[in-house]
Amino acid sequence: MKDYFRPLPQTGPARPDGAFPLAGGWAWFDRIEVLTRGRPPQVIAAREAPAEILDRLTAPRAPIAGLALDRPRIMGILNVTPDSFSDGGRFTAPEAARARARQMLDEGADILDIGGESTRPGAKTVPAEDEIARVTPAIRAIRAAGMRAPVSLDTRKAPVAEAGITAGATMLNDVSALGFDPHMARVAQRHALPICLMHAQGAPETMQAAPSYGDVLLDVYDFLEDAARRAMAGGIRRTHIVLDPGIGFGKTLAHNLALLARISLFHALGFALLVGASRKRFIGTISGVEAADERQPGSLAVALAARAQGVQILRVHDTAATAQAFSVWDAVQSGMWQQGVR
Ligand code: HH2
Repeated sequence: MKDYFRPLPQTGPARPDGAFPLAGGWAWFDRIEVLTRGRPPQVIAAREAPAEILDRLTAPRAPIAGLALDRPRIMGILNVTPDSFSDGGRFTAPEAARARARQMLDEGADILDIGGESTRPGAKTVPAEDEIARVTPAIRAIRAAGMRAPVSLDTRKAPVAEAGITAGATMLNDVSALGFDPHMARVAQRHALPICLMHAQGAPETMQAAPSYGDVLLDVYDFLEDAARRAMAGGIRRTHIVLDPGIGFGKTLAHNLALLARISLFHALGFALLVGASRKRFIGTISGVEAADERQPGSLAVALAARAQGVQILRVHDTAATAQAFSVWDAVQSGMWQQGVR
């Protein structure tokens, strides 16, 4: 039976001798929870884990799109769609997209994620030409205004990725983990760009109908392990792969919570991690808040919980609030504050 190794991350300054750094970042661990299907979890001393697992857990992650991952990074969401679940229709004009991009970067976003196809539950697939017509003017406007920050393009389609890269995108974000368009891997490989591979069960149109798993945490782990292996077999470099468990994509509230509670498990895969929970339905369900744009406090709670478990990239709508929460979290964790350092 396969064992899975979840580091128990700590971020406080009282770090014992012999503790291991988590992924070369801000968290450390000296204990590991061993998970096995059908058995109760067991906690062991980290040094007792197999050497290969310890190597994957501790190795510093390579920079992604030029961003060092030794501190948490904020990915600001920019949907240029008419129908995204929380910001649809607000940034479809290139000037509006450019202004929002500028604002998010000023507020502390490290990277932008531009999407031209809503993947909210029930959303219909958008033809590639329409998606290209939405995203490329926005990316061009951002580059023409002199913004040089990394721009990720949230698309499942190779022609959209090609057009977006020509316009100035420097990373890809595929919520189908290369499963929607057979040509997507080739685009990422040929341009040698980083790519986020996300887990989803089913397609957006039907994914929330009746999601089901044997063990959601371990099933998503196995899926991502396989997705990364396939991507590398297709010529994508190991250092270009970012993995994401896909909060809300074919998952019930219980599934989302099972993933978030033990999100540090995914570090054992040996890649940088991304989590996008911002304003999602489960936050509304827990808090009883229907309006997506009133789910900021709950979204901050998830972003802080994920970074406390060492997640490197947080995909959020509320960049100013997230940057403020991160600065204050750092200051109260370390007991120190230095102007200009986040
Ligand atoms: N979530 C959404 C879209 N893209 N990409 C990654 N890697 N991870 C996510 O969790 C993720 C994602 C859905 O959120 P949003 O973009 O706000 O809405 P919509 O799909 O309606 O445009």
